[in-house]
Order: sequence, then structure tokens, then C-alpha cells
Amino acid sequence: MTTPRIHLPAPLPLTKIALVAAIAVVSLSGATAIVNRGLPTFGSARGAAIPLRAGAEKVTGEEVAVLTDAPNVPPPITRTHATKVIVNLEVIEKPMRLADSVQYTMWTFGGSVPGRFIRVREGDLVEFHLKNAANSTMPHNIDLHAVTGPGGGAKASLTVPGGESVFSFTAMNPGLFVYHCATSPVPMHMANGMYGMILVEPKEGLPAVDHEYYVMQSEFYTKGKYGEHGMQMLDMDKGIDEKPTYVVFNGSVGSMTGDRALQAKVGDRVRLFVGNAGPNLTSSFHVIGEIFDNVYSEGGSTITGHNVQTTSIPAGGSAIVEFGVEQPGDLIMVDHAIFRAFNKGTLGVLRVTGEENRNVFAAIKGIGVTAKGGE
Ligand SMILES: [Cu+2]
Repeated sequence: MTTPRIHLPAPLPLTKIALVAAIAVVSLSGATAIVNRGLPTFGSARGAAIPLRAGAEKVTGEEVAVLTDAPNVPPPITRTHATKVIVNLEVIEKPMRLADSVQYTMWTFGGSVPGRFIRVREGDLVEFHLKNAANSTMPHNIDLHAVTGPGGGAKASLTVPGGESVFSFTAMNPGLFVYHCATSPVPMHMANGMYGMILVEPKEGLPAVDHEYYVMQSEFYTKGKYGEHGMQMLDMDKGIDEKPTYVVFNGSVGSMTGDRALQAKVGDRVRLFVGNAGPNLTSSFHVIGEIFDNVYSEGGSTITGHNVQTTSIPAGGSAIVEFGVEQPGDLIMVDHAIFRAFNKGTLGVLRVTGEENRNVFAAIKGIGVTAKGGE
């Protein structure tokens, strides 16, 4: 099966000529060059390797962004021009399910953890409206990693309960970006569920796939042990020690298992937008029984690897993974720091239905094999 490929301009390579010239400047001018001209840089020409993007594209028209709760993703953008996109997001504090018979008062962007998924196009002018529900106990704000500007919008978006703030930014860099609350104490706001993702789709768009899903890993630090029933409170000491009680996908244990499993059919191409809110841990994201055909590591706009088994996602970072599904069965998404998967909740299912292909995989003999030859 062929897999989707994306065609984006590759970064300009360092030419040997530029390298030799740069070394010559350093060795001939020595300290004078450093004092008078600033530190020498290794680019083939000024501005060529590092683009300055401001005002790169004309903005026409206006629309309101469609936002979705995990694991859903807004539809691909079909526009071929930049537009003004209005994003309306409200912070809501409310008790939610963290695991069976375990509740936690989550602070949410839009009523869910992770926060609602935002999808815009490279070059769009985003007018961001952040509301804070009247019954909130705290002021909140938002730092979007897609923003070029002070605090990622944090200072401009500080909003008291019952209030609304508005700021705008141009989504200049394509990629998959984390957003989070950055109100003091920041670790507390993040540990309580204040994070989500914004996709800045490249101008050229992403290759068509059959399913796109939103998966975000994060940690919860509770006073009670894992699975202890009832309303749980934040344990700041566990947070400081980086010893989470729960490590979960999409805000709770079992968010994508059983009836809530993600779905695909044999022959489908699947794209996962995977984020890691932390607040502390790096994720070793892996899908048991599948291999990533493409990985956009760290959520950038370029495919950086093929045929990848596990991809590392830092706290406050992301990755886009793509794969074709060739065999029916349950594919298990985990953090391959494996105690987290089996003892702290980092486990989700992508259920693939369809015709078995015994060329792809065949169980032949053994205690795990049924009479019909399946598992
Ligand atoms: Cu907050």
C-alpha cells in the first residue's frame, strides 16, 4: 500500500561554498568580525535559510472556526487563500471523570480535556476571543505555541471570571502546536487540564486520509492513589516530584477503549495528531501492532521519518503520525514507558475492522490460536 506523502519545500542545504566563505570570514577577521559585525552565521545568503514571514499573504474574507472535542478533528481546510478566522473559546471549570468512580475538578478550554481542537490555514489572521465562565474561581489566559508574539498571547488574553479578552495573530508557521493556560501558578493550571492543540495547516494542505484523530497525553497528580474512588484533589508535591498518579490520553483512563475506541477499516489511511501536555513527562508514543509510515516529528510541517516504531514527544510538543491499516484487529496506542500504559492509564484503542489478510499476518499454531486459525 502506498502511503500519503507531503510535498513541502525542503530547507535549503548548506552549500560548501557558503561554508568555506563563512570559515574564511571567521579566520581572517577574527575577533574584529565578532565585535563589529556580530557573530558570523552559516547561511548561504541573508534571509534565504530563515524566512521572515510577516505580511506574506493577502487576507480576504472572514469565517468562524469549527472547534472539536477529542478525538475528533475539524474538517480539512479547502480554502486556497488566507482569511480572517474568528476563534471563540470559553474556559469552564467543572468536575469530570478521570477514571471509573474517580472525579476531578478540571479547568477546561471549551468544556473538555484536552481543550477543543483548532484548525486554521498558514497565513490566516486569527482573531481569538477567550471567555472565562462567570462561575470560574480563577482568572485564566492562553499561550498558543503557534503565536509569534509576547507570551504566545498569554498577557493579552488574561481574563477574569465572567470576562472576555480578544487578541489577534497571523498563523505564520505551519505545524501542530500545543496551547495551554499560562496564568500563575502555571503548573497548577496545566495540571488541572488547561491544554489543547491548534493545527496550522500548510498552504498546500495535507494529503487526504480516511481518518484524522486528536490524541493528547497528559498527567494528573492526585492526593489519592491510582483508582481511589471519589473526588480527587491536586497534589502539588507529586507534581513537583514529577511522580504522576495518572498518565492518560484525552483526559481520562479509558477515553478511547471499549465503545469509545477509534475506528478504521482495512485499507484506510489514518492520521493521528498527537500532543503531549506534560506537565512533566516526555511521551514515547507507540501503536502496538502498527508501524508509522510517516512521522512529522515534533509537530513540524515536514515528514522527518518513515517506518518509525516509537516517536518521542516532549512536554509542550506534538507529532503527526500517519499509517495505512492492512489488517483487522485492535491497535493499542500507548506511552511505551510501559508502566504508564498498564498502571497509570496511558492506553487507547484504534479498532480496525475488515477482511483478514493472511499474507500480512497469520496465527498458525499455539495456545493463543483458535481452531479457525485466528487469535
Ligand atoms: Cu488557567
